[in-house]
Amino acid sequence: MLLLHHLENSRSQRIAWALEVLKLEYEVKVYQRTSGNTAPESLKRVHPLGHAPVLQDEELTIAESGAILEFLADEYDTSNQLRPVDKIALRKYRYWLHFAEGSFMPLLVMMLVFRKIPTQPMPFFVKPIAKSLCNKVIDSFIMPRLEDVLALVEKHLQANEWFAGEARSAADMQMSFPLLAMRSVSAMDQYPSIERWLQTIRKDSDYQHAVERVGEFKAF
Ligand SMILES: N[C@@H](CCC(=O)N[C@@H](CS)C(=O)NCC(=O)O)C(=O)O
Repeated sequence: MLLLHHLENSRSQRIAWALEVLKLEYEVKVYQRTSGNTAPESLKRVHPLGHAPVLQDEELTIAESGAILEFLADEYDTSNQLRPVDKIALRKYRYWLHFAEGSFMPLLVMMLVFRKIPTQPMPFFVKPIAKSLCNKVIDSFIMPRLEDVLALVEKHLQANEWFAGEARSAADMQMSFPLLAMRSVSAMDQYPSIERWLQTIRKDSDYQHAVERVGEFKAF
């Protein structure tokens, strides 16, 4: 039996979506976040980094959402629903599968950290300085890069219904988390194709079943 180690409100929903697409039976072990919003220590007993998602398949323990999706494609995707075979679609799939964690998520995590710093306990006279410095980093470094990322995604989704082209693939699963996270912190009116794609995935019955199992991503 497959076991998905799921941290509440996290990237693990990508894997639940893929497991639903493949109609596999799986169990979910849910971990609550700590008061500091981190994963609990108990997740380190599953994988040394203590991050989610982690998938266990009998004696195998697999971490990294992209690697887990590729593992599912290798082992269980008999009808190529996660990974396309067409050469052009495969190229697009690979690019977006890596883009999500390689180019998009680091900026989002950076934004989360710099937004959080001024809310931490500190002497009252330091707070305005911390706030001003953090806003400067967000406005001058993080946001312009995130805008480039969103413009690139928007352009791609203008020309492609799904990330790999004509059909849903694990690239959509991988990109769903940063786009839902982005949507939770900022209006996306200027990105109508991203909005269209977000509406499409919410109507996807496998996505809906995954949400029933692990909950929908709420907000950063
Ligand atoms: N690149 C990894 C990132 C894993 C990761 O950072 N997961 C977050 C959940 S969204 C986590 O476990 N955070 C808790 C923590 O850092 O303590 C992946 O795609 O699986």
